[in-house]
Amino acid sequence: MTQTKITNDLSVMPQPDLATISKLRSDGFGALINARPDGEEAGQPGSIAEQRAAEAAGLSYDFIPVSGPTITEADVRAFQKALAGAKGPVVAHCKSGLRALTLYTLGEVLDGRMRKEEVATFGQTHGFDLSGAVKWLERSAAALPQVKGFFDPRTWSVQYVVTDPVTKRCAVVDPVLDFDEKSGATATGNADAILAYIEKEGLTVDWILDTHPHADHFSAAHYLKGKTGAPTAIGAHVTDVQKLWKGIYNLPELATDGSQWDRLFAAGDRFNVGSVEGRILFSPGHTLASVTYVIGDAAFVHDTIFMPDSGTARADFPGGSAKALWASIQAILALPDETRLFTGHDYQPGGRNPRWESTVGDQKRTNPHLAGVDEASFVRLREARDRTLPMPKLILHALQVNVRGGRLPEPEANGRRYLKFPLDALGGAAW
Ligand SMILES: N[C@@H](CCC(=O)N[C@@H](CS)C(=O)NCC(=O)O)C(=O)O
Ligand SMILES: [Fe+2]
Repeated sequence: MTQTKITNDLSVMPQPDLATISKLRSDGFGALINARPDGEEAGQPGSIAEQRAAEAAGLSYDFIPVSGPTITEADVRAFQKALAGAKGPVVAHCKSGLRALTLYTLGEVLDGRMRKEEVATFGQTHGFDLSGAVKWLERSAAALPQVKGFFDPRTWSVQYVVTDPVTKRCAVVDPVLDFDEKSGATATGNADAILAYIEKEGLTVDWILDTHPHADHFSAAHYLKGKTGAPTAIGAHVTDVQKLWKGIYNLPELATDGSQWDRLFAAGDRFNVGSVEGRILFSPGHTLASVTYVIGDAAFVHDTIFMPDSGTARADFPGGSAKALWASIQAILALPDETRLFTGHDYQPGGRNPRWESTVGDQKRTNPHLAGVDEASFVRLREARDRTLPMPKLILHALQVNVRGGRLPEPEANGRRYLKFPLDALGGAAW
């Protein structure tokens, strides 16, 4: 059986049969990676049988099934992780060995150990045509995530679907669950519009993200997880917000460990939307837990900076701080000038149409809360304006739902759900 040596630690080979796998140990290998999805052709042993044969032969085994056109950066990273964790030289296979070599090569280029221009020759040296890897690299260099905003006129919120056009995988950011405080009715019109778009575009949801526990609307994260199965996430400091509001609402049963989400993101954490990398900026000030999701060249800043004609978010909710908000905004403005910023609300100043996309450069030049403003004057301006703002009309409705990840309170014995309101707990009464 023909193994092609790529480095001292990695060889690639075409599909081995089980007898060949049993001999790999004596050929000097310590690990097998299978990069081929099961069921591509009749007679293929399949991952379970391969794993059994590999482990019986004393090899470690990893299964990273990919098809050429849908390789993602996550696959490349998984391949690197399997290589790094292997005890001894690795042999990786797919049908011909090409996908295995592609995964390796993409990782080398992404990490700067090989140049894109060297890929084709590198492939030829080993008898492989790596033109698919070259195309992948060209696409990913050109691909900017597509961002679709959904404006909710009832709460002036902007919800987003951010999509990697290469893999058609997406994240949903800050979805709204509808609530009518006059009748107590809940509905899923906003979230269903997002689901319809996802369906129409043929997208797969990688993440359901909240930037912070919202004070003016219910989050539809829990509802959308039920519909898509995608994991939910929020900033790790949500636990501080839970503790704060657990006290205000007197909710002894509320878990304050963030277990209502699948993942809690800390500053600097990374994640993937398809092949596009996302990272977390911690952006407190509006709330204790706010984060900015930077996904490719798009930053979802929610309630930090609004459109340049609308200034910045308020910082007077429990746990809020104008000084912290200033620092968070500076970290956002330190992103490259062309970074696209997507805000979480647009209050349509002067009755203009809703708008939600700006750039770092626009904000630095024209936002009156930021252009030519220093920290002390920002804090002064922000605190003065906040003293004039009534509390959002849904703050007490919304936070008891949002500290539970968008879950409504459990039904009582009669099957009905009830909200709970503390009296005289918040300032900001507008008489
Ligand atoms: N009138 C809105 C106000 C909501 C509100 O306070 N929004 C926050 C973001 S959650 C904010 O920063 N507002 C800034 C401002 O109104 O200047 C409501 O009642 O829902
Ligand atoms: Fe907010």
